[in-house]
Amino acid sequence: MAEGDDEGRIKQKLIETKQKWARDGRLLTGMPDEGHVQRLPPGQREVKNWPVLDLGLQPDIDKGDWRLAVDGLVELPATLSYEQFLALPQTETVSDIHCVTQWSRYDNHWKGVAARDLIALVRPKAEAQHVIFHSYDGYTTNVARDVFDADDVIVAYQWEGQPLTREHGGPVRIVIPRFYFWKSAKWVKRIEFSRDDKPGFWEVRGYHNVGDPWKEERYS
Ligand SMILES: Nc1nc2c(c(=O)[nH]1)N[C@H]1C(S)=C(S)[C@@H](COP(=O)(O)O)O[C@H]1N2
Ligand SMILES: [Mo]
Repeated sequence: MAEGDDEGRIKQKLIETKQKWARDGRLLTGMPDEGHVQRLPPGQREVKNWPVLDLGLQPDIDKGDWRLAVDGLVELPATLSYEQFLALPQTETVSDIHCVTQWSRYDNHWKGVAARDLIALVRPKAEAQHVIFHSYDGYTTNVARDVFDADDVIVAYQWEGQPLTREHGGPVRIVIPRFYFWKSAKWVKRIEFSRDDKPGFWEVRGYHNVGDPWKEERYS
């Protein structure tokens, strides 16, 4: 085989690798919008599986007994049965998961009710600048109102076309893709709109109050 052929093949490989990097946005640094170009936040690595993280307790909630309260500082507090929840407008999203324990999982397909549709239903008062999630396992977590009121936030009951499994927070969990995944409450039972911020389970145990993965806000 001629030397030139080998060289040609090596070059082709190099070009392909560089093309892939370009597609992935690799080697882009120092740009103000880096977070939107680069897909993997700092200090994260991609996984193909979906790890399970919880407090060692996975509540088993029958859909018939399940209720979701959306209340606090709102004009029209609601307590929804599963049937009523499914009767709300349905939304599908695709988003990445970024866990503070350094794994990220791309392209998760969710189905559920958009946070914005729940907000429209209960009409939070202007003073309600915080949202506190309460779960069936006793877990709580907090976000600013505008974090919940984003177009990619979904209250999900399906993942990849299947009912959300119990281990991943079924029947219904929150998904807030732009923040570390501990902000996405599994087994959600109450969404509370509040004037005051109320740091949740991990937030009072040293995790960052905001938790933006692009700013690597892991710990406080
Ligand atoms: N109710 C509840 N929600 C929770 C948790 C929990 O322990 N209880 N753990 C949080 C953490 S730390 C992470 S990383 C994700 C994990 O979700 P997963 O098990 O579906 O990957 O759920 C978050 N939501
Ligand atoms: Mo986590």
